[in-house]
Amino acid sequence: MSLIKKIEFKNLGDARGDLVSIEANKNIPFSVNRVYYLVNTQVGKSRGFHAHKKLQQVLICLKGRCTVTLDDGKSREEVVLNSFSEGILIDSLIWREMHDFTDDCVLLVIANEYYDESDYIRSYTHFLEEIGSEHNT
Ligand code: T46
Repeated sequence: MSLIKKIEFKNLGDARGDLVSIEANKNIPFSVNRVYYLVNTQVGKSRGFHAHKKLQQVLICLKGRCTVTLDDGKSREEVVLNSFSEGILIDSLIWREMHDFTDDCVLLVIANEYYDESDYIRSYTHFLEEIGSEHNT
């Protein structure tokens, strides 16, 4: 099964412009506790390099482009984000890296939990250990 879980959002736009509506537990599969965004991203500067123990997030590239690498400890896949009407769901215990940002990228992230540094796994070795212990329980 692919690690890339795409969500297509309906474009409600008209001749005046585009409009996309995101509703918790409707077109994204969780309740929303936090929204943040990445702007003024630097060409050649990658981000991420972590997994989350519990957090679920939806990433939508509102403008520009970036590439997201997803890794479940067994396989790695890449997806290019470049559409305001398409998101990806990143579940817990998925290692993510964000690469190849354009300098005009606006990356919106919708999260089901408040910020909690203790939910981060910032070492790939610890991530593999966590995945291993999940599989053995
Ligand atoms: C993720 C990817 C897609 C906060 O204080 N509150 C927040 O809500 C967030 C997201 C970050 N921070 C702090 C933690 C760091 O000191 O802001 C600093 C930069 O965060 P970080 O280096 O984790 O940023 P990215 O771009 O590597 O990762 C972020 C999210 O942290 C992460 O959950 O999945 O975007």
